[in-house]
Amino acid sequence: MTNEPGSTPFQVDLRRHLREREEDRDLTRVISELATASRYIIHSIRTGELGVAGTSNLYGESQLKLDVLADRIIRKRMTHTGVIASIASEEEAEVQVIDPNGKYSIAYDPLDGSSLVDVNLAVGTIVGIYKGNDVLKPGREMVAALYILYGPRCTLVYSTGNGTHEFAMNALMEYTLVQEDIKVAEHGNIYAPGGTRNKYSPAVEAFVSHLEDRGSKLRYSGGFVPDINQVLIKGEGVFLYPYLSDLPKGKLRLLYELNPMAFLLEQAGGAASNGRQRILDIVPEGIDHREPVFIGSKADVAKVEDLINTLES
Ligand code: AFP
Repeated sequence: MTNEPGSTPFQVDLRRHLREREEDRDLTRVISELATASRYIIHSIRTGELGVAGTSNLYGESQLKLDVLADRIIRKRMTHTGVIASIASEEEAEVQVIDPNGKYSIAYDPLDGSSLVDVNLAVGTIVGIYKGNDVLKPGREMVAALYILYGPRCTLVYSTGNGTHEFAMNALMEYTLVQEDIKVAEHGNIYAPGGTRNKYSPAVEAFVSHLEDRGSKLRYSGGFVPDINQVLIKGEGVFLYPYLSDLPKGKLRLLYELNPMAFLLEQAGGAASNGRQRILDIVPEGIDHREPVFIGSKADVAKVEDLINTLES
């Protein structure tokens, strides 16, 4: 069941898509409330003030007002569901308990790449959803993941473990199905290299040279959500934010960024690794756990794992 972009034989909206797949009603409620939150967030992005909120998050990064606002919007909508046990936000120093008997918990980055808003580049919300009240467990135990991309179009991509599906926000601010069961090819012709190349290890440098020699094109915006979205929707390629000489664990956070994207890409037939281990198998050491990441086309990820294993074991 696919709507070609622009065609309107019938508009399958997000709630109907979840219902027709007989997803748990409470999980449907959480995903639907996140979709509702995105309406307020996209409105704030397009009309809100920019500038520093005067507070800072766990990592010492000054929080833009939009970061704080997006966090507050999501927190309010999640509390409104009545089924959330706890929420872990990248913008907060610790996990917040909402209802110890809640059915689901979420780990999220309310506005990843927020520093890109003032140069008018795309940003996004990333969410991982867990059963029960504990988010400090391997990502393979998530029951769902989604991201919302605030770009020229506002799109939402989700998976509950039965494929990865894309929706676009229409003029009524409802999400309608664009494509379902997205697939990523074994190899890709685009790559998104994060960090600074002069700090890459020999194996990572060899991997990027391999991609360039193969004719792969560099596609990097500095926003994790749009850069991953490009690999997913183009159905090919690899994103890497590797370990660097001065960042041995890389930059991206396991709970808020890597686990949800790894879940979505694996559901699309891709792979996600820290170079030695499947991202979704990593046991979090804490809510601010960071990991290097290589994510996208399965054979490309296997290639860099092989280079690391050969050159750096
Ligand atoms: P911010 O959320 O601090 O803007 O960082 C965005 C991000 O975590 C992720 O979205 C990008 O993939 C990555 O940083 C880009 O990092 P570099 O600017 O070091 O390439």
